[in-house]
Amino acid sequence: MPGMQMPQARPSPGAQPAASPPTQMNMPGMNMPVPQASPSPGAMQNMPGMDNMQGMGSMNMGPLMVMMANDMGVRVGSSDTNIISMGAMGSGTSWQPSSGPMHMHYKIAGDWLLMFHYNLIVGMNRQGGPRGVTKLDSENWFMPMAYHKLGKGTVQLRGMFSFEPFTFPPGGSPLLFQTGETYKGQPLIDKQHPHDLFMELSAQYTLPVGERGTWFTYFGYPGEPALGPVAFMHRASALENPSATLAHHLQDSTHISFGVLTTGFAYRWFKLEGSIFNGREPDENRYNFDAHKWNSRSARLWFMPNKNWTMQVSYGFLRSPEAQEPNTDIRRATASLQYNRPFHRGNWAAAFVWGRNHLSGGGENANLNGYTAESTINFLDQNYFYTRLELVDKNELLRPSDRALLGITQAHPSFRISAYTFGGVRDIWNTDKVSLGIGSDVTFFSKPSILDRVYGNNPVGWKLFLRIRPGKMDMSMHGMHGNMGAPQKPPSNP
Ligand SMILES: [Cu+2]
Repeated sequence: MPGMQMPQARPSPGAQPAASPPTQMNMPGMNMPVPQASPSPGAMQNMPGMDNMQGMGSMNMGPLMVMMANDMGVRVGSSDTNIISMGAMGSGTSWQPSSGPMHMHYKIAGDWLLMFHYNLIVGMNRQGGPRGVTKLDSENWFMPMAYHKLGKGTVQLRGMFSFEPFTFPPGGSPLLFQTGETYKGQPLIDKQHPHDLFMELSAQYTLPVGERGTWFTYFGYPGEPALGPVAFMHRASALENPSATLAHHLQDSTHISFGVLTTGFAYRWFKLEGSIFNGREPDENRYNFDAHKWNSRSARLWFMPNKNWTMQVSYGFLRSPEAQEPNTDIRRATASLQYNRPFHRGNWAAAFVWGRNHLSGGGENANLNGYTAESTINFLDQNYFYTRLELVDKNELLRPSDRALLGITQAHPSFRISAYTFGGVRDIWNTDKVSLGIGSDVTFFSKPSILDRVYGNNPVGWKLFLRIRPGKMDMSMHGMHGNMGAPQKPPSNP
């Protein structure tokens, strides 16, 4: 966690928690006495990325939530050894480094643990070149979550909503070289489609299995199957970047699937999971619930060796994902690596993602690859620099008239596009509750020269935006490991 200090001396396994527990903990909006009885020193040891926490002292906060030196966890059932790290929760059932920043509100209401995340971006979006336009638009999502003990396990309910169907220009948000999904029956080109009003409505049930294992089942309508990396809008490495990845439809586009059932098993640092789901992309009507057969499937393996790293490999078979080409199936392979390193008054998050679609059917076979490298650095609390570098194969960039113009007879000519984004954000107003930032970025593209006639020689994208989200949780908990009396982090308000 940002601001976190690792203990000077690593306690030996089985060491007792700090002999004199502090009387207060330093959580925003919370000032509560530490329970007199410390939990067993073994608590947290099963938390992925938490192996060094043993004996560092953790704290029960009601029946569900547990706080450790630098993370929060949700207890699985009544277990002391099976804890779900909140920092590690990505989209769907994905994992990201548990040491990453958390921007959310939470509340304990009776036997329920409630959380709320959101991200709202409003800005000017200018895409250059002959195909470019300039628009005002807003990317946004809102995500309430709730946890409750049920039987021997813990149930998680989650909703995710986006108002992009109302806040994007017709068809989508301008983004050069972006493709995927449709508008008025035509494939979208140079536009990022809006996300559905209902992006996720899901329930997950997790049961402890022995001391260190958990078994879980997740149902979403809509929801996210076990395929691909953490969806881009949830990745710590992309939190400041308002744009979608150009490789979205080669990597994480299944994050909104209307009908998903996933089950899996986690043991220490590993998680293996499989899904059956409806692989058809969301239709143009962004406020309804789509219904198609659940005849797609996927499997994913996670590895989280410590609190700073996660990686996954996954494979999925998507039956007829595109309404426009119902006879085409996709076999998607992905691999990703995420890293986060907290440091004094900031953190560095990075990700590398590869995804490949193998298209088959309709008399065509093709392989499309997408590579994405992202990095976001937060320093001196209020400042962020980010970058995203992509290399993506695109085969839907040309309309029939474009192909005629360029003398291309192939129906789906594929072009390798590169995109290089550099941007920055500065928080201009921060409280424990809310953070308002102003940011800007620029994206350069490169492409085969045959596309110069439709895209111009050097098209550039440019954005200027305001970003509102919950304040960053201060997880430093100075009191929890002998740092009582250490100077408090300076307030982050300017
Ligand atoms: Cu999406």
